[in-house]
Amino acid sequence: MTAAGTAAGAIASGEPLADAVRTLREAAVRATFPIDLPDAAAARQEQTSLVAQLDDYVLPRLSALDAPLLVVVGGSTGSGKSTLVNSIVGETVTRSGVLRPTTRSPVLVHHAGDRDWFTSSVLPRLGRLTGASSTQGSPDDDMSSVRLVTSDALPSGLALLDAPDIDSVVSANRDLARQLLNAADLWLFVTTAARYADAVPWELLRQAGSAAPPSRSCWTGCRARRSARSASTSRRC
Ligand SMILES: Nc1nc2c(ncn2[C@@H]2O[C@H](COP(=O)(O)OP(=O)(O)OP(=O)(O)O)[C@@H](O)[C@H]2O)c(=O)[nH]1
Ligand SMILES: [Mg+2]
Repeated sequence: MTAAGTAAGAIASGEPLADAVRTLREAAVRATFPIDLPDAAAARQEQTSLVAQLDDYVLPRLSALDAPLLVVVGGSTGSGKSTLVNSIVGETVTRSGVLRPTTRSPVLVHHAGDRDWFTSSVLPRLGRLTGASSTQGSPDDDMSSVRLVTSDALPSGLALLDAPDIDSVVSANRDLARQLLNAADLWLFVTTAARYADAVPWELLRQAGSAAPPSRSCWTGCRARRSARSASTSRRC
């Protein structure tokens, strides 16, 4: 793509780089695939994914390199993502439950001092809700918004996001989860002993390994029964 050449040639300092990335983004948005060739659908998907990643991760990072880091908790439905987030924070900030899937709307927990950043600068296509999910037992269905919750349990500069699952029957959940994972500085990937070998999580981890920026890491944790020894692995993406 010609814009890529322009971008590569313009890397000199913070501002020219951001301008070059914006130029690249505009070129990606303008690209059309009018002929229905066998790989046109894949190209359109790639286009959507590229634009989303530039909007959700690259451009916000370029505008503020010392911005708060975002840890996205992702993985299979029922693996314990929401339970883990509540445990880390020490209070119920996101609903966990027996319905599969339970989490439909992402919940982002951050220190009060980082409110401005998370209110306006990341995930620009998602709206904002505030306060912990309070209704127990029913799924939260607003997938067009991210719920912001402040917590003193997290230090300033580090936020946790409880994402929808990557593998339930709800395809919108899977798409949103991928978008959120692409906006992360760190993936906290949760699985269970029963789902550890499932194809979908591994495919996502392989994609992360080949496509993630070198600064992004992925940590995989496996929820185990209380009586069993817990297992975890970490992997650099
Ligand atoms: N019996 C029982 N099990 C629960 C309850 N809440 C959560 N669980 C179980 O705890 C495990 C973890 O649940 P969650 O933390 O909601 O899992 P999750 O990964 O956030 O799931 P999704 O939001 O669907 O992606 C699952 O096996 C749930 O079925 C509860 O009130 N009663
Ligand atoms: Mg959940």
